[in-house]
Amino acid sequence: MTSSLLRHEELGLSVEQIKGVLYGMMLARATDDRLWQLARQGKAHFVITSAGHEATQFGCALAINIGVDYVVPYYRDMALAMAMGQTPLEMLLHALGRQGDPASGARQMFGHFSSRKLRIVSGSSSVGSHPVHAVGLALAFRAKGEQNIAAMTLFGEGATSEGAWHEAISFAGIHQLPVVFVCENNLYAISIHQRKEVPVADVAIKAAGYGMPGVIADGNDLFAVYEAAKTAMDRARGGGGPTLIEFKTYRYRPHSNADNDLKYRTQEEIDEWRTRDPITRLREYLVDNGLIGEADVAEYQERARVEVDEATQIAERTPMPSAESLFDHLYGET
Ligand SMILES: Cc1ncc(C[n+]2csc(CCOP(=O)(O)OP(=O)(O)O)c2C)c(N)n1
Ligand SMILES: [Mg+2]
Repeated sequence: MTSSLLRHEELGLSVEQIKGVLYGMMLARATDDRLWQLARQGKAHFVITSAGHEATQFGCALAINIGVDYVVPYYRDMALAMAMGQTPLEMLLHALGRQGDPASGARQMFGHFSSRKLRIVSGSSSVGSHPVHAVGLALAFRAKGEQNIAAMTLFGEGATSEGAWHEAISFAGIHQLPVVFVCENNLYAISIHQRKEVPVADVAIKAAGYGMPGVIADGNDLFAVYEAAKTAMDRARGGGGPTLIEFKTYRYRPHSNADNDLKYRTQEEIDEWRTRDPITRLREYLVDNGLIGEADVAEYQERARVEVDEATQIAERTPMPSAESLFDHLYGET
């Protein structure tokens, strides 16, 4: 039976919500663009891109009960942190190492997104180790008898070959904990193609070995992501146990500003994935269904540019932490 409902209606999302997501994705991309300019100017010493992963990250954010569920992301998840409520200014303070950086008070390299209020837990730089923290949180929910709460952790496909990742997901499967494992499969672990970092074609099939369902979805399709993430988070919150979801996506920029991606992948491959840009797809969905006009899209683009320009000016004027604050937040005497 075919449904006459539009895709967002089937999923219970409002037009306002998905228009907000389109703007948010455009703002995240504009922030990403700015980070790379600042790196080229020598102002940001290290940046990591989320460009290309926006549908995966915004779709997951829609499935999170923000401020209740805990999220343990990785360095690729700037768009996720923004989808959950962090701003371009917060990202720029983080990237430029300025006072007020919410991630680490300007102590950590870029990519350690963190917010006590939003329940975003700072990730570890050691690839594949932070899912252990998410599983620990899920175990704590169980031990404390907390209901209707889940943890989500996100990582790349390369991380799924790390020992700590295996220990985390294995423990979650044994104890059927309320945690959702999200793999953002972008085909590469820096310069290493998936063929040489993962022994199977689909990360999701690993789930069978850990006693949980494995789900594959198009990571460049906001609605496919939301559907898979919502189902898994609802299941976890309702006591149904963990899920491993694999979103197939692609990063458009090099791994970091310290990487030359054309040494290990072709421009043709990048261009081919660009035809499936997650932002273009959502924009076309809204325009084609008469939910938004091209003029609105142009206005969003301009608003995002202004917001990022203003944030850049403020961030550049903000001082670095004082020398006296060097020992703040450390153990021991102050
Ligand atoms: C244990 C460990 N090994 C290697 C590195 C260096 N490193 C940082 S990111 C990365 C690639 C990880 O790839 P993937 O998990 O696919 O995530 P992606 O960056 O593609 O999103 C590597 C090898 C590290 N930080 N930690
Ligand atoms: Mg990868």
